[in-house]
Amino acid sequence: MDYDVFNGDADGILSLVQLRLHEPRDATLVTGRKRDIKLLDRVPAKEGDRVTVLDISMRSNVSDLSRILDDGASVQYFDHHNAGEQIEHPNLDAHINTASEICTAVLVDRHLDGAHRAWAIAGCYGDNFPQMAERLAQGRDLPLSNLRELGEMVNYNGYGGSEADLHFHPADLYREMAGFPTPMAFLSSKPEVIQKLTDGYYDDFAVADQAKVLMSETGAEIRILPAGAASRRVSGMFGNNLAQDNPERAHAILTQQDGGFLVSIRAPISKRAGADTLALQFETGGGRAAAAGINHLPDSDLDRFVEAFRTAF
Ligand SMILES: [Mn+2]
Repeated sequence: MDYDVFNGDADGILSLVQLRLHEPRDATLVTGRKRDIKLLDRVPAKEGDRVTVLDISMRSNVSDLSRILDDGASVQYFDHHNAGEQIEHPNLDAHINTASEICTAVLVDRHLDGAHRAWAIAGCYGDNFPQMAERLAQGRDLPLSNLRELGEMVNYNGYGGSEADLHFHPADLYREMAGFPTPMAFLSSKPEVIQKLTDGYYDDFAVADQAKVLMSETGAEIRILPAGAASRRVSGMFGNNLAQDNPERAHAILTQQDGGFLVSIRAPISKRAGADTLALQFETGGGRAAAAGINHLPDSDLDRFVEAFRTAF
C-alpha cells in the first residue's frame, strides 16, 4: 500500500499536486483540517509500503514515524515546521528546512527542479509567502493574481471547527486539482470549484462584519461572532485582518458556542507578545506569543477574560 499524508491547507495540497504530476501513484489519502497536524497515527504502513508526508511537523508525529520506519515502510518527508530532534533512518528520505521564508511547496519545487512551478507559486501564496511566490515567478509569464486567489482560497478551505464545517474535504479538493498540468488549466476547466470557495469566503466575511463589539479601547478590542460554521471558518482570518488594519491594537475574537466561546487572541503586530500568557490563564488556552486561543471559555469566565485581556494589553 502507498499513503499520501498531507496537511489539508494550500501548502500541503499543492505540494502533493506537484509530486504526483511527477510520479503518479494511486495512494490512500490521509489528511484533515489545517489544524489536524497529527496524521501519521492514522497510517498502518507495513514492510514494502511507501509513505509520503507533506507539511506536517516531524515533532508532532515522531513516535508514529518511528513505528512506520521500524515496521519496514519507506518514508519520503517534506516539511518546514519545527521538526524537533530529527530522526535518522535508512528508510527515511527527509527534506526538512525550517528557514523562515520557506514553505513545503518550495521544498517540493526544488526537489522537482521547478517542473510544476505555477502550482508551487499558488502554494506559496496560500501559506502567506507572497515574496517567495514573486521570486519563483521571475522571468515567467504567469497570471499571479489568479495563482494568489487560488492559493488563498484553498488555504481558507482548511479552517473550521470540524471537517463538517469545510466546503470541501481536503482530500476531495486535492482530487479536484490532481492531474492538471498547471493551475491555469485547472481554473479554466473547473471554475466552479474556486467559485464555490470565493462565494463561501465572502458570505463568511459578511457574517464576521456583523460582529458585535464587546469592548474597544485604543490598545485593545474584543468582538463577538455568532455561533455557526461561518464564524468558525473565518474567525482566525477575521482576527488577522483586524490586526493588519490596526497594528498597534490587540484583538480577541469570541465565537459563541455551547455555554461559552471559542476565543482567538492576536497580540498587537507592533509588539507580537503576550497572547500566550493571557490564554494560559484559562483552562483550555494555548498558543504562541503573537497568536493564541482558548478552546472553550465558559460564559461564567467572560468577565474575568475581559479584565485579563485589558491587563495584558
Ligand atoms: Mn506550510
